[in-house]
Amino acid sequence: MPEKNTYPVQLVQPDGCRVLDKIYGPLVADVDADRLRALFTDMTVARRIDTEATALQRQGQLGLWPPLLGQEAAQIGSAHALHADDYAFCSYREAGVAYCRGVRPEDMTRLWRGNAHYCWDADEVRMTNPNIVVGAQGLHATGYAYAAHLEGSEIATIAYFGDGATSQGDIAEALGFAASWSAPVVFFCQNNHWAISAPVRVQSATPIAARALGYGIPSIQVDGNDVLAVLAATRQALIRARAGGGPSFIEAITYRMGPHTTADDPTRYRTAAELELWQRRDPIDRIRRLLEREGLWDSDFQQAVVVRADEVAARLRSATLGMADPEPSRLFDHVYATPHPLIEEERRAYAAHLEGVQS
Ligand SMILES: Cc1ncc(C[n+]2csc(CCOP(=O)(O)OP(=O)(O)O)c2C)c(N)n1
Repeated sequence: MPEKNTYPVQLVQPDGCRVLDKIYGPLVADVDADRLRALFTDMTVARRIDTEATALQRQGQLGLWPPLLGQEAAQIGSAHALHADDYAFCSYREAGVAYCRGVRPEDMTRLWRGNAHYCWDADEVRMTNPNIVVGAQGLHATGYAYAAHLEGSEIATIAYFGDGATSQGDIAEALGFAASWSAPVVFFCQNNHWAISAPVRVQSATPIAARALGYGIPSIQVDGNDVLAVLAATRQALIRARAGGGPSFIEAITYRMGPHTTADDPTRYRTAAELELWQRRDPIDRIRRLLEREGLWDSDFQQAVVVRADEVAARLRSATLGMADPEPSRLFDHVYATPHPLIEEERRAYAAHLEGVQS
């Protein structure tokens, strides 16, 4: 087993060979055959959810979908590190995390179909709904974490965001506040190399992980296509947070293999050679090679994973197609927690408009 103590943290090479890392290896020493297979299964299901939702958008059944293709290890590895009572604050791309948190496939597309302002009940699964405002979830995660800290509850929060979001004021403010007030939050940046068409090299003059160090926040880079390395790094950060050690920052280096959203054409701004390079580092291929090397792969397991992924995709599809159209005035619900005169005025005006259209 090759030994490695340099960054980014890596526990499994692209060929499926394990790497000996005396710091991060012990953090996943309990990962047995069943857990390794569960990681593979969840990554495959996440990809299947993504493929199905992308197809539904292409068929005109969703307004938009932000694909996660290529980011399965970053999402599933980090989600497996969370405890049930931790709270995840996400961007728009974390369908894989949502699946691990227990979001039903039936609930995953509601917002993207324009059927409601939300997809799922956030408090039920302790994960927020898809958030389009880039970086805002960093503040939400920090505020929630700080409140938990004040109440003395031993939970942590995790904020998922992209490399582009690290240039947002919201993330800068969240880092500053979390560091000063020891908020138990893990900043989990999926550096997928692109913020729509802006490459990460123009986003930051330093490695993304170095940005957190300036705030006094412990920060590491991890191979984001290595599910075990991501699991280890996230566990370490969550343990620190829950124990009162304050925030941490993780830069998971990965790649968005698909478009930014279904409205994007990445061939306009990146080369086929770059994509091919990352396709060779496919995170699902890597854990499959590990399973094969360790004698944990057989056709029965493979078949069971396909059946599970197909079942989830079928549930997602039929629920999407079966969603009843909402009553139009619901558009104005939940804008504020309490009634607001301007919203009520807009609600009445819209109702009058619809009446005029219909008569
Ligand atoms: C506050 C704000 N500014 C700009 C946008 C437009 N926008 C949507 S996604 C995006 C890029 C985000 O890139 P990154 O943070 O790297 O995440 P990724 O999409 O790669 O997961 C931008 C600029 C937005 N939604 N919100």
